[in-house]
Amino acid sequence: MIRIGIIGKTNTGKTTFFNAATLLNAEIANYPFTTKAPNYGIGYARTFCVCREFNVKDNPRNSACLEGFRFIPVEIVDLPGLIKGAWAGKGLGNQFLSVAAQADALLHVVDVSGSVDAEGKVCDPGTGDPIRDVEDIEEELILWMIKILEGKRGQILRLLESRRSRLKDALLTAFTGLRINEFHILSALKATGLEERKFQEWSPEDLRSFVIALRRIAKPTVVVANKIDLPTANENYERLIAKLSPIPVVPCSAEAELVLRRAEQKGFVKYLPGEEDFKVLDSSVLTDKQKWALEYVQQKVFSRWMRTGVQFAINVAVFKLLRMNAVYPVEDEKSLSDHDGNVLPDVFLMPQEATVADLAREIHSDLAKTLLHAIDARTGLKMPKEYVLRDRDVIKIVATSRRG
Ligand SMILES: Nc1nc2c(ncn2[C@@H]2O[C@H](COP(=O)(O)OP(=O)(O)OP(=O)(O)O)[C@@H](O)[C@H]2O)c(=O)[nH]1
Ligand SMILES: [Mg+2]
Repeated sequence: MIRIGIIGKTNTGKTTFFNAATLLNAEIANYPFTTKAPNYGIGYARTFCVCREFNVKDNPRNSACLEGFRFIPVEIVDLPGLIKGAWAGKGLGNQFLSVAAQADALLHVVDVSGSVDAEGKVCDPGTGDPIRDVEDIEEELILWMIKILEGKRGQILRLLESRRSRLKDALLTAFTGLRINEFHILSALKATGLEERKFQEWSPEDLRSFVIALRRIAKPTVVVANKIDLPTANENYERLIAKLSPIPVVPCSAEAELVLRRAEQKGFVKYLPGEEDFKVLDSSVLTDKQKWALEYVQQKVFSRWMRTGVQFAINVAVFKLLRMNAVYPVEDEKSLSDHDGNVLPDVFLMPQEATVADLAREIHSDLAKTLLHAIDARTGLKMPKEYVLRDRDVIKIVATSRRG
């Protein structure tokens, strides 16, 4: 499953975002370092389901379909706030950074209202500097990755000298366990022009620029400009976009999303995560405080920004940065069902270049071994194992024997 890590300074709203996205109840508070160990939960990427196009009523098993939108599970990890010096181990920093680095993509939550000071304490709104906060955390990640690479220098050199490994493979060994693959390493080497340079001759600047490229490529990041509902947020938001471009910056009010999802659970409002509006169902059952909260969300978030940004940030990470395609395997291409008659039961997020064989492997290793070909449910055409999957493909996998 795709894993998304939430990083950022303390008190920026990481756990609020996490709770809203996963609707769990991890501890939220306005004092620094509330979260002391990582929280793991399941959130969802949202996409148009194929059910409407095929005009069928589906029975999803590994996902959910709500009003024609498929919600596909992704793992979300909420981390304790990072501090300066984390890369050197300060505040359990190493441990948290390594958990962050096990993600496929990162959401970097920043307090765009500037109501948190450099130490993470609540301060007068507008006095904190979100740009500096983003840069500080970035630098921690980079220094930590440089430290890892430096630590493996001897090992890499031995591998290269023995001619047992090529540069990309030797570099790969430095980052095992961090979801960094050959493609990431190659792309970073290419981006920095270091592919032809001997590792022995890399200067500290070369090493740093390689790590910066690798961090960008292997851990694509959405900056979540949180607390957008506060009055001091707007100006900082504009500055952030200008400064961080082309990194996507998503305006967000995690608090607003949490209010809405909780209200939805209680049946007070009709709201589908990611929608651009919500509806109060019966205001007569609401307390004054609840009414005020929903009114606040409407005024400060939806009227201005159209959405809370929580679902949008996850979607940008999954579909824009990781460029995932949603693919629906079925066992019968006519009824679009599995052997129990569940229509469009499953959907898998598959990377851009993934083939039918990759999908088979994702479903079951046995299926990959006995795979013959696939059938495209839309056209009825036979597809070879090497067929590169596309977004919204509905695919029957044909194998010699059925898995039991
Ligand atoms: N106005 C506003 N406040 C928010 C928003 N999101 C979070 N907060 C508040 O910010 C404070 C910190 O929220 P947390 O979610 O605990 O922050 P965190 O980043 O997890 O903090 P640590 O775990 O201590 O690193 C709380 O008082 C939240 O209610 C938001 O969108 N708008
Ligand atoms: Mg927290």
